Amino acid sequence: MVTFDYKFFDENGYVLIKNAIPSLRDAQVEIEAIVTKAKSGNLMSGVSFVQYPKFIDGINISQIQYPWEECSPLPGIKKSIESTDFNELFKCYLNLEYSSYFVDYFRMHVTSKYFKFSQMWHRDIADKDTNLEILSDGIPWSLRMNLYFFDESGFQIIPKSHKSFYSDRVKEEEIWKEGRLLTKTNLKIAKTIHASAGDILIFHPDLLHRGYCAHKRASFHLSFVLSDEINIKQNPNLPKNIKYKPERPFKPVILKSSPNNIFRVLINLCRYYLPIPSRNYFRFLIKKPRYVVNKFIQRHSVFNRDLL
Ligand SMILES: O=C(O)CCC(=O)C(=O)O
Ligand SMILES: [Fe+2]
Repeated sequence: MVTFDYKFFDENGYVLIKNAIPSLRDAQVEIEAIVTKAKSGNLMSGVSFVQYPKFIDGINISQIQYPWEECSPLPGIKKSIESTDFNELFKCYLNLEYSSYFVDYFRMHVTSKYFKFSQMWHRDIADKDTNLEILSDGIPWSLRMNLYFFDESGFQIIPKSHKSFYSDRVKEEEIWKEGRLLTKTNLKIAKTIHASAGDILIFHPDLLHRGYCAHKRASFHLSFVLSDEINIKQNPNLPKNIKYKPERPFKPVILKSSPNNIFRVLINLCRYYLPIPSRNYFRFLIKKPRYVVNKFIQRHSVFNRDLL
């Protein structure tokens, strides 16, 4: 592998590595099968963030939290991931060498063909008062990674927003509430990740990001904990090159995040199809930070378009 300009990650907080995953075909078939199973209600770890009537497209699955626990064996996905040398990626693209690491989230992010997805801006850290995990010259103790088995433009980031000098964090205050940027609107400084099948995105956990997707998608999302003390009994169904210790082990119970309240479902459907402005629209009419694009509708909506 050629040595990449690893400074890009350090400066920008992310790197999109092209064609990093080989032999996608079998993996794609397995991923389609996992999503179909979740949409028909046959996976306990299929989470729906917003519920719509099921007759349209099955359950509106947003995440599948334990695909390995519920769907193994997945030989196609396993083989593809095993052909990826993570140590080499970390070395070439991040200039980082870890003596060991494990993965504590190994889930899937899913969007329906019929119901678009628009998340709030956030950092994967606890809240706005949390100290920056690393400064530009430190070594991250945690990394996020998306593995793309299909073409996808479902993810946005704010380059450089992991940096301490980006203490625009203070300026963000106007739209940051309870540790989250309480807005789903576009930001002028946002960058949409246009990934092709086989690409890998690595990003810093302190980078501002959100899922924003107006098309069908299903990608893997991993959280790497970079730590020495690891004693993990590996499940042989999992890729050999990834030690997996879920933050919360899978329990075969139906998750509470998928209530099935018919009134809520109807309200969601109306909100999805009606061109009624979101609350944030009015809020930003009064006071708009310069980096916000004040869109009329800032929520999951049929009017959302994929962004450039
Ligand atoms: O849906 C996505 O791709 C992003 C989800 C995300 O950022 C998260 O779960 O923390
Ligand atoms: Fe996130």
